[in-house]
Amino acid sequence: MKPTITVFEKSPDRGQGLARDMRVRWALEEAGQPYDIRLVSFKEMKEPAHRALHPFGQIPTYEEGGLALFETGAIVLHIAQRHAGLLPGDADARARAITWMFAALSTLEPAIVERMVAILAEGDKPWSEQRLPLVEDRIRDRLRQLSDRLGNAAWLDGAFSAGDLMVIDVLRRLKSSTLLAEYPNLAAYVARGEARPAFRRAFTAQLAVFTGTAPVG
Ligand code: GTB
Repeated sequence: MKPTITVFEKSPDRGQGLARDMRVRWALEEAGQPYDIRLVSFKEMKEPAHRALHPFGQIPTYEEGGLALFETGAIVLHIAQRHAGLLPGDADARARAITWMFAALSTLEPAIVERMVAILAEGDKPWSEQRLPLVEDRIRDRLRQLSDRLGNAAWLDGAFSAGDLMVIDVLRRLKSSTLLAEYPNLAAYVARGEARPAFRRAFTAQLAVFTGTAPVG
């Protein structure tokens, strides 16, 4: 059954593909699975109908028959477990790919989100100028560690997996800063992910919502 995901009616990123529906769209494209979208406004996200799907009133959600999921980690894992293309067949390699998904969400993403909070929500505070370099140094620590692990490899653990998808999507949030460029192998890694045909299709689809040309299911 074709799943439906919810996405911002008007994404604050103006079509840059930085909202979290991007990783779900990308996973569905890698898996070759068609999907529908339902647009939700910020107001609708907080109303009971949407909160029944997402207790925290956010996007994206994922509905497939009687199944409703929230949290992009769970959604991408669900897609990856049910379709070929995102997780290796070997059980140990599969477990390692899932480990990278968790690393993206629990170890990399919080530091990167913290930077957005420091800029967007706290930028006008008198202490903001002192805090931002500390936040950015914590990101540098993580990027250096990740860069060391990736080395000259194309992907983190053999073939491209849902682990790479999640790590790359998280790192994309840094593209507007100079941080990623400080680690050329990570910048190249992100560019490699973004060059994948499935990523391009997902990006085009999310951009179509912003330009008002997306087919809505
Ligand atoms: N842990 C959850 C997951 O992974 O699914 C987090 C979901 C989440 O934060 N969703 C955001 C949301 O619904 C959209 S992506 N926010 C509305 C709210 O909480 O009220 C976050 C986001 C927003 C804006 C930009 N941007 O403009 O660049 C990027 C990312």
